[in-house]
Amino acid sequence: MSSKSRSSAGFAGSSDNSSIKAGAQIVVDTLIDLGVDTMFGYTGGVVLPLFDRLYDAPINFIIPRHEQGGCHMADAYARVSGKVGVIVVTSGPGACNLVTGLATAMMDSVPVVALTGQVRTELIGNDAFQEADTTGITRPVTKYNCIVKDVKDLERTIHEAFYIASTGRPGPVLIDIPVDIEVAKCKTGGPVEMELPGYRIRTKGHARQISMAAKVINKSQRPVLYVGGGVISANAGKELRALAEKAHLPVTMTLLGLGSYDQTRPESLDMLGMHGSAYANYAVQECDLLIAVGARFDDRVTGKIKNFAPNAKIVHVDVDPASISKNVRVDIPVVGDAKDILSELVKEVEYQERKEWFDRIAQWKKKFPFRYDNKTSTIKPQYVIEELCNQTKSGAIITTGVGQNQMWTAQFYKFKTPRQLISSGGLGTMGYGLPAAIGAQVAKPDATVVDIDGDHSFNMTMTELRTAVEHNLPIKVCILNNGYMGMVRQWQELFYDKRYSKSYLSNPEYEKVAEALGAVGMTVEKKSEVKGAIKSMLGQKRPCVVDFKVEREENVWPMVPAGKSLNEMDGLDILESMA
Ligand SMILES: Cc1ncc(C[n+]2csc(CCOP(=O)(O)OP(=O)(O)O)c2C)c(N)n1
Ligand SMILES: [Mg+2]
Repeated sequence: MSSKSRSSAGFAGSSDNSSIKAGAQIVVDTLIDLGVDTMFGYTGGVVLPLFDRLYDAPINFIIPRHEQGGCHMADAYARVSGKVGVIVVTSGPGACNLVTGLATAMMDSVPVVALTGQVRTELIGNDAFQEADTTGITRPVTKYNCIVKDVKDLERTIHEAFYIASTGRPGPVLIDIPVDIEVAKCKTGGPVEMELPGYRIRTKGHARQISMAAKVINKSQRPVLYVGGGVISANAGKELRALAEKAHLPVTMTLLGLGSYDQTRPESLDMLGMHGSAYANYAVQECDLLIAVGARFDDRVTGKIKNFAPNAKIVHVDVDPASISKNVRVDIPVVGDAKDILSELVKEVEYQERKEWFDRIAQWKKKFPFRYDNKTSTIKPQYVIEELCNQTKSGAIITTGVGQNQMWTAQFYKFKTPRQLISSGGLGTMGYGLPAAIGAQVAKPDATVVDIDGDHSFNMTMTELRTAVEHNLPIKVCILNNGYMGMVRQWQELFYDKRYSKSYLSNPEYEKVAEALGAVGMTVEKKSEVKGAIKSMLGQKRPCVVDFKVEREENVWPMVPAGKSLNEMDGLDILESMA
């Protein structure tokens, strides 16, 4: 495609671009033109010209303690704000440290633009100091990447990067910029022409496909809406609600879809999949129509693929044609933007009471709600989350680590709005929670942002606490400290005969770590102190870490063991016995 515009991706701009400029200045001016007012980054030799131009640029610049953390911050900033997250780092080690962050954004379809410095063009391929093949290394973890070898291409390439990152199925884009390009000069100021042959985005859904989908919805006796993160990135929450209410459809969400539909509403079946609700999993297995929207039928959702939704016709609404029939055969595909398609679909659907179906779902809900045994004297991790949900009135932005902490958050915090749960779903990156909380707080300075973390997830990136302190970001961290890599321990308990091989390691005293880094630290060992500690944490104006010493060997239930069908859940007897 080709387009002429100074604000090609719909970003407003105001800087003066009509003169001869060095590459570094072109980068900064183009970012400002594209509406960037916040970015994350870490310096180094080959980005010095660029950082010099950033010295007095009107951009809020956050320096992480590690480039991985910076990339997670940019990613969470994007998830919360709906804008593109921007990170700039040096060559070699700086660029290599981005890989986990880029892969995290790629798997969860998050729009991030990464700018990496590179050694001088003439040194590329010479094993120069701090040289790495950044485009080679990051190709599989970016939606698109390239190296700029002529300063004349710089402005256009940055426009293209923002356009590619934020349109269609969003994702990370990386531009590698050799240091000589940062200092080379060229004339700027003309219209920016994007050259993107082969990059086509379908936004409008096919009218006939939409009508076919509406017809099967109207005829269906036992429908389920299965919603993923795509609805949130398409800003289609309102349209989703209109569809579910007008056609009267139960709604289940993936981990990344949580918040797209208000979980306190009666149509919500909460999360489905490996640690999803029994009522969502049973409903999917028994439905006659599954309407998937912005979801990709990931294996944690489908369980044994051959037995997934065995009686259902499948409608799949997705912006990415490559997702259609990738894992599960789809009967009615509708490719395009979820917001557009859902608003068209709403016009053609009719209300059906479906009393029998809703009664059946209500029975499952009554029999198998998410439960835990709170009669013990120890602190149950689920209790901490439930109490946090109560005290924040379901209104906080929550980030998570990976493991049990993440699954309990999905089960026990009731999300009401999109962009409220910020979690690494696809890659499952331990260490995401703290930097993500920082990115989220930067995006929404007035929001209450809480990282519900695992002890070992927190250990991976905890130095970023200092970044929060430095920028006066009042994030809160609840460490559900079970002393274990709890999810690994759970699998070892269930499938490896309780041989807890290498899933325990010692932890520091988090209260002291927090204080040493300039934050508020607290330790909670008694159940009776949980409520008060959460209240005090929520009142803090400084970053605050609360170390909850929780029950060490608690498990996440229900659980669909790997390779089993969604209706073959373990732990239902345990949940029933707690009634
Ligand atoms: C970077 C990374 N390394 C390893 C894993 C594999 N893994 C998944 S969950 C988990 C344990 C997490 O422990 P913790 O953060 O304490 O959370 P808990 O399950 O105890 O709540 C591990 C090692 C991962 N997801 N990410
Ligand atoms: Mg743990």
